[in-house]
Amino acid sequence: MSQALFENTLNVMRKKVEDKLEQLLPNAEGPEGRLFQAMRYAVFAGGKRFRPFLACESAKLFDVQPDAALRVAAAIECIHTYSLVHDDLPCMDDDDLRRGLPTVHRKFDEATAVLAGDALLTIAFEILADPDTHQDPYIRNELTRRLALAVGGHGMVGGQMIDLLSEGTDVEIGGIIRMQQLKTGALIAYACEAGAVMGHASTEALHALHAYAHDMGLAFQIADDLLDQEGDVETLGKTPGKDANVGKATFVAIMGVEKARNQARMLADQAIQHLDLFDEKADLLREAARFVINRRH
Ligand code: GRG
Repeated sequence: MSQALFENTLNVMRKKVEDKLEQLLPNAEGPEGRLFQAMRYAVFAGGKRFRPFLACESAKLFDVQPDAALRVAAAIECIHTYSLVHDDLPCMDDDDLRRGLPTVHRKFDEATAVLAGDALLTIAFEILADPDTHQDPYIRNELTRRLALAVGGHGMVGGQMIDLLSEGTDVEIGGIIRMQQLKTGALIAYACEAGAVMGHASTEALHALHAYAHDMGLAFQIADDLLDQEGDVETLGKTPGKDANVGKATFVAIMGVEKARNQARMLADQAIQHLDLFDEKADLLREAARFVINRRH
């Protein structure tokens, strides 16, 4: 499959996820309307919806009902968007541009951006706990528990803490890998595993998807570091070069561009091999691993 064809497929899924988000996010009405307006601004500013794509494609492997998978996909995108909104705040990365638009604290104000992030985080759990997501309370609990683990102190938020502390310090490659696995990898892994949880997958299948997500998540982050170094503001929709400017520990800073590119390729190939136990139903996940290292934004 060509890159262009894959991007078309990603766009079709993007539209379905956005329709679901449209249904699930509160309308910008009432006394707290400004909060909902900011949440919607952040969510509908754009974005590849790559994590929702992974969730829906993984769910297809186990014949999960598409609407249920879309609800989980929407919850994941709410979490991802919250992380971007908070990451852009002046107390963190202090960014003015995200997804090609002014960041939420620039468009609204800082307090509204904090609250919009908080409410996006919370609504994700509301969606997962809703019986419409799965009729089996055990599965709903497992989806919720695993998401909490993936994005809390031992996952994404912990990774962000380590990242902030690492600015201007010398970090070894092992430290960067661990930090990225928590900060970026844990939510990507959740996206790949949630469908397996919903579809009562075997332990073997769950492990295969975990291994796929592990390697693909690292490849995704290395590609992100390369784009941060080489991309331009128009294509990226955010300010490039910020990581290097604040002395952040990145794969590119440690390995150099060429080695980082080769490492990303090797990880993408390895990710694809982990899918060997699945038939052609996993072809789009295989393409996704190629997409992460070839993407332009
Ligand atoms: C909890 C504040 C807080 C932060 C958590 C995930 C994260 C840490 C911060 C987000 C900032 C960032 C640059 C993270 C690296 C992961 C990454 C590459 C994010 C961008 O994801 P894409 O490329 O973005 O999927 P779109 O806009 O396409 O959704």
